[in-house]
Amino acid sequence: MTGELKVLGACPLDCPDGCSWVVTVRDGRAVDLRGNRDHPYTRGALCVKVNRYLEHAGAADRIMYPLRRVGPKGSGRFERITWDEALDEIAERLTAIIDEFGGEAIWPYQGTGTLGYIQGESGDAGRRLWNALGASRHDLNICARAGNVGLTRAYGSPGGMDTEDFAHSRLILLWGTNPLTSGHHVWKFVQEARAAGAHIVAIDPIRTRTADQADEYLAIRPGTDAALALALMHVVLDEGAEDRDYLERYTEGWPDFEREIRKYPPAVAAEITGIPEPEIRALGRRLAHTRPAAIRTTMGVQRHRGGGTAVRTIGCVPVVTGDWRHRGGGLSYSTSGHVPIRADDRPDLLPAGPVRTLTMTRLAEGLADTEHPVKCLWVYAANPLGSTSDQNRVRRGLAREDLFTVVMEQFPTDTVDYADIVLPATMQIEHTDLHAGYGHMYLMWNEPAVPPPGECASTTETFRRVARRLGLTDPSLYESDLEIAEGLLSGGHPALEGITVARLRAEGWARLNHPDPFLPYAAGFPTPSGRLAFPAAGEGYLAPRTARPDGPYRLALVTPASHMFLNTVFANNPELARRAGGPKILVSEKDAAERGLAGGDRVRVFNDNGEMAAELVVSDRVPPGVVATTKGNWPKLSPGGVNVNVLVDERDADMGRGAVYHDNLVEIAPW
Ligand SMILES: Nc1nc2c(c(=O)[nH]1)N[C@H]1C(S)=C(S)[C@@H](COP(=O)(O)OP(=O)(O)OC[C@H]3O[C@@H](n4cnc5c(=O)[nH]c(N)nc54)[C@H](O)[C@@H]3O)O[C@H]1N2
Ligand SMILES: Nc1nc2c(c(=O)[nH]1)N[C@H]1C(S)=C(S)[C@@H](COP(=O)(O)OP(=O)(O)OC[C@H]3O[C@@H](n4cnc5c(=O)[nH]c(N)nc54)[C@H](O)[C@@H]3O)O[C@H]1N2
Ligand code: SF4
Ligand SMILES: [Mo]
Repeated sequence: MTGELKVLGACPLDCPDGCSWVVTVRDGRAVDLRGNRDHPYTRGALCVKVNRYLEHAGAADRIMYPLRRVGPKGSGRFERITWDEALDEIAERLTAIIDEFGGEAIWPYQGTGTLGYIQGESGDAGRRLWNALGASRHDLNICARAGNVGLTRAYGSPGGMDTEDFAHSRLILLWGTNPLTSGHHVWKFVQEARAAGAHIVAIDPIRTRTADQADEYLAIRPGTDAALALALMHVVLDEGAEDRDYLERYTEGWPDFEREIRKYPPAVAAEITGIPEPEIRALGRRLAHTRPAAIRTTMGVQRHRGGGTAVRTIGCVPVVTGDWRHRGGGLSYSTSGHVPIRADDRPDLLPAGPVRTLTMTRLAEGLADTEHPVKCLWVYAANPLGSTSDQNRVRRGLAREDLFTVVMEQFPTDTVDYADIVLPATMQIEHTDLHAGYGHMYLMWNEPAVPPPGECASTTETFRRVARRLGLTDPSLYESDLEIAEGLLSGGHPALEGITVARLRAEGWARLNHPDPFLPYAAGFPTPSGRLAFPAAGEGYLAPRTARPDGPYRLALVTPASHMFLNTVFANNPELARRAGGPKILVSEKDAAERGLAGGDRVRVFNDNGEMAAELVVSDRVPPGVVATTKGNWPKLSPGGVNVNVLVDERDADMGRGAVYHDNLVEIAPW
């Protein structure tokens, strides 16, 4: 191909912003990739990470060919093989496993490497094949589940505000979210609001770069957000500012919940949260008298033992104030509940009826099960050795000699090192996909800009090849990517009206046809009764907390998003890794002094699960008792060959078995 053309695509990564991008292809090569100026949410900007996407796609360590392991598990020693050899070995091993142990011995472990509806998580890519084999189901609950369940118990849906409507807010609470790192496109709407006089508050145990930009910052003790929410509602009641009419029309259980709120005046919440009483009272008054008020809470709050309850309780705040009636009022957790696309994963293909579900957040436990063993772990778009809890135990599970592990990957991750067979995966500029953004209201199309390099294949193409080699015959296993896309958009939902594959391919994106202005809960909730159910007494109002410090580990560890990586994606990019500068641990001056530690020291961060090395940063960004680092480093590129998930318990949040990444206790000592 000669000449220059522009190809419309979309960022595939697990980020609320779902950017639309434009790839310039010159003489058959992708030479430029930038944010789509025409897209109302992207507005021409990507981020510090994805600005390097082309560099990443062309990186020297890309996996280009199928590989077979030749060294011991974990050694990362492979030989190149052909696709035919790889498919033969896969077919032979899968058939033997299914014969001896049944299809449920296969764990299709899909991650969030791409959120695509065709190639990735959102469309449950591969599920038809897994159903045809009778494989176990995989519950992809690692990221947002506790909060999703918590909000759904309240609203009947996890869906919230259109984040563009933050521009209309007059008070914005950025509650357990760090958008300037983890999805900055919402910020321009926050700034618009501020230009019109809005007050911006950040509520976070870490004084993040977002908190630096806010008008006010409340340093909350991790895991105590439900208490703060109750106290804010308490002040709203004190001020007589609750929306009685809204409460009567659209909720049930209010009298009991009101009684509960009355038990949490600011003084009580101050004890629990560590936020001074006057600050809670002042914010409560502001909330009582400012309409519309918006809360942006994303996933940080719910990576805790009581995460579901906390998000549910925060979700009650805009109900009590009646903010859901107003444009610019309400709460935003995710917009994915507003995207009416459901993949047809064909449960009728299951050979012997329903199968067990294995839980993403419980990989170590699943691999240790000897009674109903997992014999094949099939990893795609995931890097569990870098991203899941209790890394030492995950590593032991992956090292099992009797486990047949297939990894579909773009890069030689730590997880790849434990694979028996590695299948080379395409990147976004090389395959077709359909996307939504979980922080906005648009669909995006991703047209391939260049052919796959080497022998890389997309997720769908790989599964078509596997199905063919296994002799499976159902036609749905062989649908082309465009046929899959047609199917996804064919649901007949009014929000999809007029949105066709042809239109998306021509225009690159389309806004979902939801009413404008979008006021999802202005007149009731999508619950069976049409009303929001406040938590009932037996369910507990205050989020359950992890037992706190009198044991050997006295520091609460919080491990949020890194500015330079997207989960573990990009951690092998030399420039981004250089800027990230290796594992660091932020510690207050008091805690450092008590342990005789100084800034710049290499320290040992440890608990009963394991230990990691990090550079100590003495910082007033964390209060005494709290220490912080970031997720995403590749273990094998880090000192000691581990990352922070070596410290994280494999333990469930209160709802949906969500992970507890921000809820672990550690100690710190000289290395
Ligand atoms: N640059 C970058 N962007 C990303 C990602 C990345 O790795 N890097 N990851 C992407 C993914 S997968 C996701 S799910 C999102 C996640 O992005 P966010 O939803 O923002 O989640 P986190 O980064 O986990 O945490 C957000 C904030 O919550 C705070 N926090 C932790 N515990 C508590 C608590 O108990 N109470 C309160 N109030 N705050 C708390 C943390 O200190 C952090 O500042 O971002 C996406 N965007
Ligand atoms: N300590 C700590 N750990 C965390 C978190 C935290 O807050 N703290 N956050 C958690 C969260 S929110 C999430 S979402 C999880 C993410 O955990 P995972 O879902 O395991 O995601 P990643 O670690 O980013 O690994 C994704 C892999 O997919 C590959 N990939 C990307 N696109 C494709 C594709 O199209 N095809 C194939 N075959 N592969 C592809 C990438 O190269 C990458 O290696 O991590 C969790 N881990
Ligand atoms: S990671 Fe987020 S902000 Fe960056 S390009 Fe992708 S969608 Fe946009
Ligand atoms: Mo996530």
